[in-house]
Amino acid sequence: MISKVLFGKPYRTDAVTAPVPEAAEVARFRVTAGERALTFTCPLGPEDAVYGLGETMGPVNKRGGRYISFNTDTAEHEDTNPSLYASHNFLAVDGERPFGVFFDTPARVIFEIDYKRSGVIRVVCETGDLTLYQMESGSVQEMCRELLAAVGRCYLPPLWAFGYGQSRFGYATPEDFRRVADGHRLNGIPLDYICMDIDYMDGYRDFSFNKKHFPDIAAFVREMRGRGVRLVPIVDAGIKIEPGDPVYEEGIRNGYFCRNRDGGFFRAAVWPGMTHFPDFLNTKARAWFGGLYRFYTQAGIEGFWNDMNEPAIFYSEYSKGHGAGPLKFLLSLLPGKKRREKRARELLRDYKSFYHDMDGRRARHYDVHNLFGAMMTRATGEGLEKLLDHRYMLFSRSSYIGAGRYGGVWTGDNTSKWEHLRLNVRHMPSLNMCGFLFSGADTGGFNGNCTRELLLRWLAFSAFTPLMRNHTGKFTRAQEAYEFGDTEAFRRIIGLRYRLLPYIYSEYMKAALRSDLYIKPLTFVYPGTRDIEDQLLVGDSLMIAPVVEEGAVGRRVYLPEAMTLVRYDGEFHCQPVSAGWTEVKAAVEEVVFFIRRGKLLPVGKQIESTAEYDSEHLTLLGDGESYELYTDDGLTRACGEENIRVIKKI
Ligand code: MIG
Repeated sequence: MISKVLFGKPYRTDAVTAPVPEAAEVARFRVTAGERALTFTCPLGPEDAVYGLGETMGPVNKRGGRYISFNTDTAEHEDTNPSLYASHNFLAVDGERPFGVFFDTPARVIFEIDYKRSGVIRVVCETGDLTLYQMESGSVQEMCRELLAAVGRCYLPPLWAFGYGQSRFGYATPEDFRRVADGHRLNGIPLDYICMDIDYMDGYRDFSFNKKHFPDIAAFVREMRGRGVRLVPIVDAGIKIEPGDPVYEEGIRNGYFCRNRDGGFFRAAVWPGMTHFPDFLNTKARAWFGGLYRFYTQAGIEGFWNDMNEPAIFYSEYSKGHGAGPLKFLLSLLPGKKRREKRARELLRDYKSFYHDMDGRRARHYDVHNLFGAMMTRATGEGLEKLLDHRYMLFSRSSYIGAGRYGGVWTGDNTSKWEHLRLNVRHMPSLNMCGFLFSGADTGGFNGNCTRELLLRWLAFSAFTPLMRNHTGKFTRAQEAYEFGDTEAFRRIIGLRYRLLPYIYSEYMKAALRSDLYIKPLTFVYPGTRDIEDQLLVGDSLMIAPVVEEGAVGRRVYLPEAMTLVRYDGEFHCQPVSAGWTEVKAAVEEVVFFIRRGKLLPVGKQIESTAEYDSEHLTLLGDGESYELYTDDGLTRACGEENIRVIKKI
């Protein structure tokens, strides 16, 4: 059962699309009003666990932590950091009487969950305007499903988006892209797409290509398709201020940009220099921005990643007036708490100084901040729906609950270190709980230099995440799978992803169509496994136990019941294992995972691109009897239960 309670005059977030009845009162929380804020408090039982919050730091069970929903461009993915790029204000409490709650407000929200052993959940919503959704049902998984059903059908990517993608901040010329495509092809390493980072642009302008490098982008897209690779360009939130430029002029003429208090357009420096931010919270501006993607689709491009949409601001006119500028900005990136804190203060001042026109209702950016990236994703998604007659690929850095209907997310600028592989493992179930099924991290890490061992272990985990993209920064060592000497192990592990596609694609589509999770914690299915957060359930048949420690030759795995252990070393080797703790060997060059009792895993032949995907010639592993296989042409929008058929083991 889901119901809602309204406080004040909530801004429209469109997070929930299903009709939800109003409740007479808040069921679990005591509400106290401050001058502006509302505080919600609820006692926790000593044994209660708390799930949700999507993209945040900390463990999967959020108990004990403090988290702040305030979308932030930050490379500091450490437990001391309360805010990452997204705000996912949903909690599911697992206790004697489980319940769920979604604080639907685009303003800043502080979550203290048995913080400093207070024994309570304390949630401070900085403005009193919000809709509280409450769920009461038998289990935390049910609560998540209720949320996802209320949000509306999850984004459905095309099949090729489930392939392997390569990316790097710094690929600039056609030669760079050819080299990457050939590097994979010549080494037999599968690849479906290459991301284009901001260096493809002309002076970092959205909706432009560097003319010297890409005089005929449609021809280049065709050439790359000939090599079996799709191009996926990045689009940033800010539009360069440049009189004469048609995109800029159109935005100005129609008043589609965010405004200052005095009515002029807000100016902020990002990659292209001074920019205006499209008012994504305005329906007309959204439709305009979405339509601009025609620039790419008419060249044959059908996949995108949206960046800098927290929005990130290097400096603004205001902070520039106070001595900030390109040089000061670069200095602020150097280590140093003082500098960082100063920039953070200026950023708040920036966020408080511009306004949105939410279809007639004026909103100060700061009060609706957490919606900005989500509404950019929505603009793009709705635009691509019109521009294409089939499914598109889209993932965004910033997000809010509801954006999962239009695209996926990646988790931003992590670092090539083992702790961030572990963070990726913790993020995935939490993101799924909040409706972001198509998600993944920068495999191998964005900042810093990756080692062969870390990349192989990371790929072995990412092989199970819907978005499987190797991405790194501009000044790091080469991180492509063919850059670590012997390519055999890379070919094998990325190849495994493709052999698992019949399963990954089926499980994703079924979960999306049925408002379910694709990746979930063990405890959602097996009682008594709450403390085991480094093993996950992937779809209905698999349990994974990724190796996330440097130098490990295997790991301890807990089996809540007897399962089939699968060892992949180029071939699938199956063996039964009994319930309980067991020591499992897993060399860096192989992948070990488990098929649940009574379940099946369909696997395909070795292929090098989703173009070769064959859903007919499958092998069924495991001791189950039948499997629900989802099949379609990988592109059609007509996705439904009719595409699911039961296949049986003979
Ligand atoms: O200020 O486009 O998270 O993936 O490579 C950095 C350059 C801007 C941040 C993204 C990252 C991307 C980078 N971007």
